[in-house]
Amino acid sequence: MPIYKLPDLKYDYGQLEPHLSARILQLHHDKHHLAYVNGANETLEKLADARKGDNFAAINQLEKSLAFHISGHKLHSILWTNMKPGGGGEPTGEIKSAIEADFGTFAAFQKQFNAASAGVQGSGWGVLSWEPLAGKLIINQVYDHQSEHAQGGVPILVCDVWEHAYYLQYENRRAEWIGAFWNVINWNDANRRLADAKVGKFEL
Ligand code: MN3
Repeated sequence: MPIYKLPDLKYDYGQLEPHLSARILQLHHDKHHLAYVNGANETLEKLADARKGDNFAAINQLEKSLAFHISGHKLHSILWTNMKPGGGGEPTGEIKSAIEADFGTFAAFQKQFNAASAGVQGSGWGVLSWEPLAGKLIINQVYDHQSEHAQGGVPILVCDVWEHAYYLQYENRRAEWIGAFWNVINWNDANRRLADAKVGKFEL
């Protein structure tokens, strides 16, 4: 039995339009995300084979693949629930107070998140994370799916800035995609993730 599974979207492909096109969402979920799920499961099998055969010649490649695919699966699963039709607006509840406590104002947070996401060189993510050691929210600029992530941090709100996330609709205008992302954010989901993270619970 595969360990990792592709979660269903909780809305139809076209329901995030005009902010995110149905075609992008369909390809992104059905093809790109599926590839990370399959890659994670296959890499675990290859590692089991390596142990069985006592052959670790490919260990560096396999360990990189494991981190890449598991992280890709988690970040995409979070992204789908971080968005909803008719979302956006300003945060409410616990996430609002936490953002204001740790970034000063929502506007300051939004500027930092936009800058971090837009500034990723190549493929990656802007990620708002719960940093459990400090008990604070921080923003990470994650490269690929796994690099430059502060260990132990729990993603709360994530924006995919790989070209596959926006290019069919926004072409090279990444900042426009990030701007559109604010219109579909599901702040209830961010609140749920923050509450879970504070008690050490992690669910997709
Ligand atoms: Mn992606």
